[in-house]
Amino acid sequence: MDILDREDIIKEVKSKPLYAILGSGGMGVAVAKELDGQDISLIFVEMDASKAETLKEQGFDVEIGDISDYATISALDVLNIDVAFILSSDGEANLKALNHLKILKPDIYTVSRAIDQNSKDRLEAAGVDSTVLPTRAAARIIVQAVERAATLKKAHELQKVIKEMGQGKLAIVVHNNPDPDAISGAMALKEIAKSVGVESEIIYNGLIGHQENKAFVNLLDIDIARVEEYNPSQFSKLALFESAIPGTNNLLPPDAHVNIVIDHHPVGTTEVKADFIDIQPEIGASATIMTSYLKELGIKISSELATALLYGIRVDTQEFKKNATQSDLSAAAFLTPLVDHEILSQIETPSMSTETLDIMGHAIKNRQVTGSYLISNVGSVRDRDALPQAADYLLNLEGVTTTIIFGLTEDTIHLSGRSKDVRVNVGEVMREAFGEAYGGGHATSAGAQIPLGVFSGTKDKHTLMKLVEEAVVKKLFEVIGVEIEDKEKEE
Ligand SMILES: [Mn+2]
Repeated sequence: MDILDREDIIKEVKSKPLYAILGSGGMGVAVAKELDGQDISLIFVEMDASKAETLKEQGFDVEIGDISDYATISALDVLNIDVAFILSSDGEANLKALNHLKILKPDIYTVSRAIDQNSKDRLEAAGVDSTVLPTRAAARIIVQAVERAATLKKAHELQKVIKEMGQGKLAIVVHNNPDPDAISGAMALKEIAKSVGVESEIIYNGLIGHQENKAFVNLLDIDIARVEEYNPSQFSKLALFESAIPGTNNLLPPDAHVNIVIDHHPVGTTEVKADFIDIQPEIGASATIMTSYLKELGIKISSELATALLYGIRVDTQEFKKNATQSDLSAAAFLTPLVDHEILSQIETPSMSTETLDIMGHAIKNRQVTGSYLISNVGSVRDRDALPQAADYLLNLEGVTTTIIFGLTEDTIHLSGRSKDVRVNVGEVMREAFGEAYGGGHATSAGAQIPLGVFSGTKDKHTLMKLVEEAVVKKLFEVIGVEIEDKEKEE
């Protein structure tokens, strides 16, 4: 044995990692319990004979000795120890044990209990890998517990408001052109309503535009109704989700009485009125707020709901690159094991139909670019969802900051606009050009649907398209302050 290199023997016999807990005490036992179930070997070093006996009775390997004695440490198979937890309540003894260990195995991984800041500093100077100040750790856990208790209290309040609104269904109205964050969060609210025996429906106005968002709704089989199917008299309760003011970017009239408002957008100085309000502008996604509610209420989350919520958080935080807080990351970590990853990847890479591809082709071919504004008329379409995709895609063109794509279905002219120019509000352009009844949307993304009946008297569809094009172009340049005359001179 003497002639063999000891390291080689260790490599041969060693099967699982060996952890040592030096100076067991209450904390040592607690750490051992935390490690229970992991595939490791564990050895205790305990000075107190009766404590050692108790540990042995519990089935642990125990060496009896004082951890501040070099003899105790050197009697251990130190070279074989991967991690040493030095946890006695005696700071000096911990420091000595650390020094002994380092002499015997300089690269041993050590975690030590510190008694105070001075003891922490000295342990660190002696090369400890990690220290724990129990009072500080306990304080952190207490603060976390308080935060969780506050979320649970809020979640109970929400349940109470839903339950107390009397008989009937809850209408969950999401903002116009709802995105995955709004839809998934509304689904979570639906589950919370269900947990107190209240039925609900999710209602939206506008478009569910992107191919990804369409895939999201289809693949997860999401039940969401359009405004046309909304009959307010069927509902006795009203929740506004991801939107805070009735009539502002949602289908409600401005005087609607809302019971519940949940949002993560700042509302400025506007007064929000509701029985229950949870607006957290610092959070990256509404789906995060709802995930904490579900988690604290202990409501079972289906894989569809988990997938929807995680997708909502990822889209809103742009894959955690934008506005992602610790809460968003925790919610994502909580949801990940519940997610259907196959569906998630299908949502993220939806297949493009041949018609969409054709429309993209027409949009590219027929584009008219004036300065940084691109307008394209793609003619007849069956799948109007291809229009926002084309509008998005052409926004990538060099020098282009605003795109407007037109298409014609059987009886309606559809427009889709996108802008990354801060001076242009395409939602306003659409509203001003066609009125609230036909046009709407956000500053960066908007659309309009004009029934051909509006242009009655003109039979030829191409003439109609030309008229619409002129109206939009005129309005667009009016809004952005470009003289059309100048533009025409240039052409
Ligand atoms: Mn959002």
